[in-house]
Amino acid sequence: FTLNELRTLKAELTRFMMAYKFALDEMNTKINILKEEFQYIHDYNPIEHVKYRVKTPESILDKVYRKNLELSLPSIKENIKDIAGIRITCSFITDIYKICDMLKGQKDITVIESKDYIKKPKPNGYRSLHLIIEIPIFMSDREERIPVEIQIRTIAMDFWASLEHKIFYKYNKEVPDHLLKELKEAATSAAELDVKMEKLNNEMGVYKEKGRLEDELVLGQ
Ligand code: 0O2
Repeated sequence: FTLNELRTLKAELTRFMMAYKFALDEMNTKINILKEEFQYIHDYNPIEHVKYRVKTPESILDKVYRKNLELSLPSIKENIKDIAGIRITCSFITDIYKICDMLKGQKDITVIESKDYIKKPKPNGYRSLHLIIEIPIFMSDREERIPVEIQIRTIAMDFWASLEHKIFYKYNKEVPDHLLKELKEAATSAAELDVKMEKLNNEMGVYKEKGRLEDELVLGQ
């Protein structure tokens, strides 16, 4: 490469990566609006926490080689849809589907792909709801539609997935059978916990609603 070619390449790459960062900024605003408005209307917040990340250039290159893709920016944009990633953690499974529907309902969001690993967990026990969406980004001289991967999960699903990820890398992807079996059992326990916590929360909701109605009746007398 000549110095000029290198300069051009660096500028192109920086601009390419910036678009993904802007997409996350847009999504951050959307998610904050949903959170605030939902809190105001329903008096609770369905989102526990949100993490945003742009894939590192090393990790993008890894995927290019792993998937045997052409090493060019158009090919990367076409084939790697998780350069911008968001992980939303909720307390309850119903919240996951509420968030998903609220996002899907927005006019400028196009859903490219949706994978429900909650209804159909992966064989290892992994559960999460995955969406690949596209949103428009308006820049100084152009509009671009940028893909964003959104993973929505409960705290229990997230706890399981982060430990599984650590174990997978610790054993360099060759996890001993007994650990795989225990991970699968832990995934089942996490799924049971999700159901139990939601049931408790619903019961508390009924109790709160009953108390509110009783108060109203007393005040009304
Ligand atoms: P990272 O570092 O988290 O980004 P893809 O490889 O994305 O083109 P795939 O496998 O069909 O295609 O995508 P899928 O199933 O939607 O999974 C993508 C992401 O979900 C992964 O990204 C993980 O973050 C997460 N994930 C999927 N399966 C598992 C699992 O079994 N365990 C854990 N802990 N996480 C999982 P990356 O790119 O693998 O990694």
